[in-house]
Amino acid sequence: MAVPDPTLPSFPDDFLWGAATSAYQVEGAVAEDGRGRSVWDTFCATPGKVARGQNGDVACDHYHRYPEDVALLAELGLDAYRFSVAWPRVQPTGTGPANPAGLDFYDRLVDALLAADLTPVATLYHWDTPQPVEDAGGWLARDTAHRFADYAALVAERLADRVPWWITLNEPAVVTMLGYGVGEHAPGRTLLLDALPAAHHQLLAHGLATRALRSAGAARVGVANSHTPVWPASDHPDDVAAAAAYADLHNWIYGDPLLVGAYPDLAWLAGGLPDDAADDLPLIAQPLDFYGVNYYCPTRVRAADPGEPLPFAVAEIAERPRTHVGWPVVPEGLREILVALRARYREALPPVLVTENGCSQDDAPDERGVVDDPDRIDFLRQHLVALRQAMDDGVDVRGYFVWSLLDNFEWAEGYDQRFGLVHVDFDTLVRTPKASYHWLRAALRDEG
Ligand code: GBH
Repeated sequence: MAVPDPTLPSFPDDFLWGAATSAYQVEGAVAEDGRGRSVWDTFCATPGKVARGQNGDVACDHYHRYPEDVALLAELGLDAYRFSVAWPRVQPTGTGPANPAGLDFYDRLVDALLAADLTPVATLYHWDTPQPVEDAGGWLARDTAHRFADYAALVAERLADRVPWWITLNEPAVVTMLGYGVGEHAPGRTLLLDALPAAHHQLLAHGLATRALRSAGAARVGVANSHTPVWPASDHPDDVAAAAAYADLHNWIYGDPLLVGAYPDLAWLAGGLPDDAADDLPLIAQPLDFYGVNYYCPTRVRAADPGEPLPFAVAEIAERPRTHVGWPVVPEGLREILVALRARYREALPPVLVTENGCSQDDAPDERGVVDDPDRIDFLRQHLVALRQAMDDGVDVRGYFVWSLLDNFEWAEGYDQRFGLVHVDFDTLVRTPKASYHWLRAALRDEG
């Protein structure tokens, strides 16, 4: 059994320790209680899009097994659970009155969390746009932002009395780039840089939803952005310029409007954002109670070769160990991006929550039924050391959420990429806490 880890730094008493999941990745039950279809149902049913043709129809069956999962969270000794609400459960066609049976699920989940002394952190959008909303243009259509605000109001009216932390959007950068830019995620559009209106409309959706959440009495409102340090592949000015363009596209076209009410100067990009985008900036830049940062790894970027579709290309970070999905393990990148955010935004950066960090490994139970995942323990330990260093550097970080509580449906990768602290057998749905779960539990007890 795990023992307290003397190599871990200590954190403030009120630091919020949590684990995260998202609706489509864990819930299953896609046809129950009136849930409508989402872009991910459609994408998964499109041949060639998801590894092995897998989908979230059953996933972890969290929709039915949430009491067991809440017990696992409580036993782990965490303070908080970050989950997402599925828009197509609440509004099966993306508009109109709430589907009460859909909201009931989140009501039960929230009550179970509170009964176990766990703080609910609700994300309103983790990529599962109702299919009819997509058919009307999805994030390319300005109207989607208004549809989203209506949905946000319905959820908040039901849950804001018990959910203290609200996240509007998860990783709009990934939705824009992978969903609308290169088509690796739903809805599978390949618009390259013409995808940028999807960025602006998500930001507008955030602004409108923030207003709706606050009028429904939500206590704390924030957003969860994917952030990555961007490393030029060389000192050559072309590589440096390519890296700056990539950083704009991944980091700053989200962070800047949200936190300082301006878009970065996209001099490298002709056209791009909607013409009247500037008019929306005051709404987008409403003060936030916290800023969520999802960190996995840095990105090395080089100038594109002739004939490549974008002005930059991603180069390998080959000198580092990699996780099962192939991403380099760079713990100090977490410190680097947090310090960069603080340097860029200064007093305009609200308190930060690390809303996702974790790694995929090829975990399986051995003949004794034990899931030994030493690489995940090392990964988490090293990232917590880097996080503590960022705090010592002056970044006001208030919490840390492991991605993920459970092995789950890893989008286009299907079920082969296991990010969980808890192993899930996707045939039997049996949950088995991994060694990393036992390690974290002991560490949290030691912290008190
Ligand atoms: C998050 O996205 C999601 O919020 C979550 O749903 C998901 O399950 C989890 O992370 C794990 O994937 O190929 O080396 O250039 C992660 C966003 C964007 C982070 C792509 C890593 C590529 C690294 N990811 N990025 S690399």
